[in-house]
Amino acid sequence: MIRLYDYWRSSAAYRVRIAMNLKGVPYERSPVNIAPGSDEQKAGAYKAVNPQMRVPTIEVDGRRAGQSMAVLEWLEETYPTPSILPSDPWERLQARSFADTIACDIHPLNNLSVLAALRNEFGADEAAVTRWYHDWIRRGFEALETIALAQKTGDFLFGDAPTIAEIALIPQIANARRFDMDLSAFPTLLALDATCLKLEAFRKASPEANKPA
Ligand SMILES: N[C@@H](CCC(=O)N[C@@H](CS)C(=O)NCC(=O)O)C(=O)O
Repeated sequence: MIRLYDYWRSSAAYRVRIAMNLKGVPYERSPVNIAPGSDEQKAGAYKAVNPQMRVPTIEVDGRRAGQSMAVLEWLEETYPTPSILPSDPWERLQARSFADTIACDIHPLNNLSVLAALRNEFGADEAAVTRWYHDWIRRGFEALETIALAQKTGDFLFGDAPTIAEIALIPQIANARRFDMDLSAFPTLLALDATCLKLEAFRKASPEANKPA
């Protein structure tokens, strides 16, 4: 059984939950409360699990690894069916490129510890933090909207099944909504979101479905 150390609101953990659900891989959650004030990710017990003090981490047969995109690749290699990558190598590149725009160029700049540094070390007020947050999503989403419009070949970006592109996109849209961002300039991304959220694998992985009682 795979153990997933996660937090209900973490979009990086949301990616891993979606992929496990799509592939029908059973897992047990060990929630880590990373909310400011709780900061369980920084406590010794979790630091021993993941020295980077971030979620998600997976634990399999006593071995542990973090980094959601690397975990998605491991899941794909270990449980190849159903695949979360297109079959054509060029489309695989495109799907990874789409996902990395989010995982490498948007999400890291809006992480909890970055926002805390803006507030505590650079004197940013909440309006400035929100402006920062929206701005990095807008820059990435403007590019992704153009790419998605040209790329979308069916209900999803690569035909009739979601790939790592949607697995990265839907949690990032959830983050944008959480920070009250106007997403009306990104109709193709919103259409993908609506399509994915019809699937149980996405709905069961969502923050709302994993919120502590
Ligand atoms: N690149 C990492 C990012 C992990 C990450 O930043 N997780 C956030 C939650 S979405 C976190 O644990 N933040 C805790 C902190 O910043 O202290 C991944 O994809 O797994």
